[in-house]
Amino acid sequence: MAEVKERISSEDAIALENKYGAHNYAPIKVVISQAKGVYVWDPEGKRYYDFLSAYSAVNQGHCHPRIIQALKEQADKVTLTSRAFYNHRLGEYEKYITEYFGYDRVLPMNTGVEGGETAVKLARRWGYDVKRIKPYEAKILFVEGNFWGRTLAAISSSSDPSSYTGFGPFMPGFERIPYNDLQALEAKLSTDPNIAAFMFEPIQGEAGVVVPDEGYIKKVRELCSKYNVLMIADEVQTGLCRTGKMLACDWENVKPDILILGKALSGGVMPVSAVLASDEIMLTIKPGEHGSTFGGNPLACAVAMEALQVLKDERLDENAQAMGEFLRKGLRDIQSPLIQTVRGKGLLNAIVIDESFGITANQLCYGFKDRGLLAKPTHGNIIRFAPPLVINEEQMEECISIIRETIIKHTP
Ligand code: IF1
Repeated sequence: MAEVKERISSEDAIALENKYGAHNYAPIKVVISQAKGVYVWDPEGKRYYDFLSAYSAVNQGHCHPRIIQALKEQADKVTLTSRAFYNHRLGEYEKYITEYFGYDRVLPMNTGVEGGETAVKLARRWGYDVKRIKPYEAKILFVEGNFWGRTLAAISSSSDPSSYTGFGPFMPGFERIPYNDLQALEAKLSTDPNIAAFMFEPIQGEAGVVVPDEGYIKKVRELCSKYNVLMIADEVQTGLCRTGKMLACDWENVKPDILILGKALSGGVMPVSAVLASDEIMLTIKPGEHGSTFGGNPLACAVAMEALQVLKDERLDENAQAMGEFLRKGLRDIQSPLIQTVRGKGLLNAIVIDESFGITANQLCYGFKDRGLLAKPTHGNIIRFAPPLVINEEQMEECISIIRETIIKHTP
């Protein structure tokens, strides 16, 4: 794709955000004004590999032609009807996505965190109506290091002080146990009959790409079934081929009771999330008891169907798995004490930087940027590597070279 120079400079764009925007982010100092596939461009025409993929929302690659085409075609017809009326795409989409993932029903929302909120409401309602928990005594069990968004409910379950500090009072009825700890899970589930659901990420994203022990997900499934507790999998970040399978739960052939999807469900084109569940769970919520102005809008339905079909047609699960292995091998071959750990699954990866040599993860990210690759540190010394899943071997080879050169150059 030809580089397109924009009228606004990077410097001016950054200055405007600094002056007029809330300061709730501290971005890497790069402005993106165009994108295609695995690449993004700044207004001056410099090209970069995108190693964040908008936090795993552009798994299908930026501006995928088929998804953009679906967007344009639907945008010319009707974009929003509200759920006060039926629309001609929603039923078609509901059939498509439930068959795709093997669930009875779907509840469409917009952002990932709305999906999480919906799952928690469903679990509480199921807890009262089906499990017969006494009114308003239902609990939802979470894990340390969880991340499912920024709403008051989401931060009420958080163990990260930068998420919740100064935003209380918090939502009652939430409890936490350590992640990847089956004993702690069984200890809770076996002693507390008021637990309606256990909600977790099959690989923790925000926590720094924390991969649980093999067998964890399967055992979570067994324990939830044994104690009549709903298993809620937040696959907003891990789902849709990111980890090398359609869902991260597929690695252990596990079907959660409630599945939450978001991000790449639209290929990064617009906010689209979904909550999938059985009749028994989903039908506990009756007309008027939950919803959203935009949830299930025909534009989102058209985009999501195309985004899901692209994942299958382009076998992005297989490519993510192969390219992930290639990337981790390349990273492990880098001879530098700065790299403490390389971990991940598929194309959801992270390296942990040993900052005791005086080089920070942030400095390395600016080094990557100078050489044409964008990544962002999290929790100080962890750098996530999560390119779009359409990346090919030649491109990945170039990315590994960029990372290797930068790290070697900074190694004392
Ligand atoms: C931010 C990380 C990614 C998520 C899981 C639900 C949501 C998310 C597993 C909510 C959102 C984001 C949001 C973004 C940072 C981010 C993130 F750094 F925290 F870990 F993806 F890498 N469940 N993840 O990861 O989805 O409501 O945002 O659509 O700055 O908050 P949302």
